[in-house]
Amino acid sequence: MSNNNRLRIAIQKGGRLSKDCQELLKQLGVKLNLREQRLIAHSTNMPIDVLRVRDDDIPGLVMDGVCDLGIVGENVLVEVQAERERQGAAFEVNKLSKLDFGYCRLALAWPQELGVQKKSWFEGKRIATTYPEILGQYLKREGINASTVMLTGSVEVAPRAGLADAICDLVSTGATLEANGLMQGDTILESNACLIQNKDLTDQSKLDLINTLMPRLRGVRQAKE
Ligand code: PRT
Ligand code: ZN
Repeated sequence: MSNNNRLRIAIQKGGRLSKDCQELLKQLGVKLNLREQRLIAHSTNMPIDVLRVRDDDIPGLVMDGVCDLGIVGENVLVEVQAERERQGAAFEVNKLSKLDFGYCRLALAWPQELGVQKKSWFEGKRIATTYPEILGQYLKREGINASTVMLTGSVEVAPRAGLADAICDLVSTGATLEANGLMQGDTILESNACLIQNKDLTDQSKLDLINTLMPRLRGVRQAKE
């Protein structure tokens, strides 16, 4: 790990949020030397190191103080928070800002040929998802007894493959559901990328740097409105 006095920001290495994260850092004036295979990119003009990791690891890195800041989808943040809270691990973060990218919703879906269904249809059914904690909380809230099947990918093929009756997955355009003959039901969570901070950060030089970046972030967001 590099010098401890440098602000450490975790972003997604490769995936849907990567480009927007890099663009945002650029708009904030953070110059980076991004070489494709490197885990850490050092800023050339500010005391900042950017760690490029899988999005699933970002909340934990910030919660455990390995990184000071992180950019992650609220879907991943909420899921990891629920999992860690249940396990008795640190799960709180300071949410500094919602960001204007990564929008999607976590929604229920089932085979189109079954037509419109009420919530009670889910009773006793099996639902495939990558978000068992968020789904479990929803089912509890709604008083539905259904089981969850954890899948980290290809969730949308689970009903056709006979692995589940329904799914709970991220949707943005709806094209994936449509292509797999699935009908969209209730939205369980709406999500955007967000900027999070370790809640125990006390290093004054890092806090000062964050305080210079935040008005710039507000400026970038206002310019987009
Ligand atoms: O490798 P790593 O673990 O870092 O990446 P990943 O594969 O887990 O995540 P990635 O890159 O797919 O997504 C990163 C984040 O982008 C998610 O956690 C969300 O916060 C956000 N995001 C926004 C989305 C989508 N939109 C999205 N559409 N994440 C996934 N999808 C998938 C969805 O799972 C489904 O397969 O896209 C498909 C649906 O898209 P539509 O447009 O067909 O509806
Ligand atoms: Zn992931």
